[in-house]
Amino acid sequence: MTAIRYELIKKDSRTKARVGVLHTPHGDIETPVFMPVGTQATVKSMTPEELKSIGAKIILSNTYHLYLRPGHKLIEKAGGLHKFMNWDRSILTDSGGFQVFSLGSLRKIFDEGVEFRSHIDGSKHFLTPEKVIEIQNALGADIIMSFDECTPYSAEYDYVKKSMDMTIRWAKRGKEVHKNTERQALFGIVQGGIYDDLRKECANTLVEMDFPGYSIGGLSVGESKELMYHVVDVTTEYLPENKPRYLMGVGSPDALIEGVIRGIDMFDCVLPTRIARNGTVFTSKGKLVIRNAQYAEEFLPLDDECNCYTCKNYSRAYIRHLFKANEILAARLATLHNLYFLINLMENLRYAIRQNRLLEFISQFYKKYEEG
Ligand code: PRF
Ligand code: ZN
Repeated sequence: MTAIRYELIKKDSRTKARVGVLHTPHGDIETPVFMPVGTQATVKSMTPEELKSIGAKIILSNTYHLYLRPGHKLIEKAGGLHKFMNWDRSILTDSGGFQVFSLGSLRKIFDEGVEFRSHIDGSKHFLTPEKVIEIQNALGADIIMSFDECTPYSAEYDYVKKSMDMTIRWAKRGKEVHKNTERQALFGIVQGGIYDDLRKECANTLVEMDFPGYSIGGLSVGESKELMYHVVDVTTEYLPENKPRYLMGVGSPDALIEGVIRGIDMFDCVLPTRIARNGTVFTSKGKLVIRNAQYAEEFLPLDDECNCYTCKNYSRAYIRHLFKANEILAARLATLHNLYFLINLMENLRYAIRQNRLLEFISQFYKKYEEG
């Protein structure tokens, strides 16, 4: 048996969208779902209780960061990541395939693995597809990722082809050493850049290897939105209907919507939490920079259509004051609101799919979101 089971509940009749339930060892998750990012075993500024209060069912954490600090052995000693961070719902860990490759000059790629220097203290490390599984086994997340190379947008066809072949070999090597399949589901990651034939080849090869779920990597790396949506469209064509599909590192409201109608079930992104800390919030009428002077005397909520704790209790004027005064509560209130906004959007999309009115919901959403 596998750790997770994807139950397809309903397919939309006019798009590739679908509603499902992901059954995991730490509970059931309705999909499509947005996963808040907790890179260092914390969703920045939020307690697990707060995350639960806004309906988060699964969060993401990072192998690369936790391996370097505090170390996966320490987390294993603590009883695993769930216990260490006091989060008893589901966790997904990314393999580090993206973080390591983002290091630029600090890393060197071999077929065996990747040599890199820590961004924290400059110490030298070597990660292999096997080691990355060993680390993720120690962390104990419900869903774990194969080691992959996220190719840059600028990469030429020949480079992307070679890199994709290596990502496939790495997926195979990781799968061979992953023994804890009853408690942890290992996903394969589809790479192949912006090349349709490579995406097709990578998806087909990984599907043949029979993973319990598939991620789409290598996107949101500087390409246009249209190109990203095209690659998602092409890739989902080759993924099986009975397994979850995860679009990595994508989380703006419009990209969530466009991913959902192309058959994506899972998303993650630092965007909502990161922009919240800089004072930018999503609202039903578009993004708003709360630091701006125009909000100084607005005694209204961030979004008058939002039911989150922040919007129920605090005004734009107050939150702007907190940001101007560099108060910690500013980041907390804005983060809570932005995460609620995306989690609520996903809930609305699932409801619309069930009600056969997805496209109507989406055009209503865009009309308000884009016209302010
Ligand atoms: N690979 C992995 N993690 C990722 C990505 C990827 O390609 C992306 C794509 N931008 C985000 N996170 N392992
Ligand atoms: Zn709100």
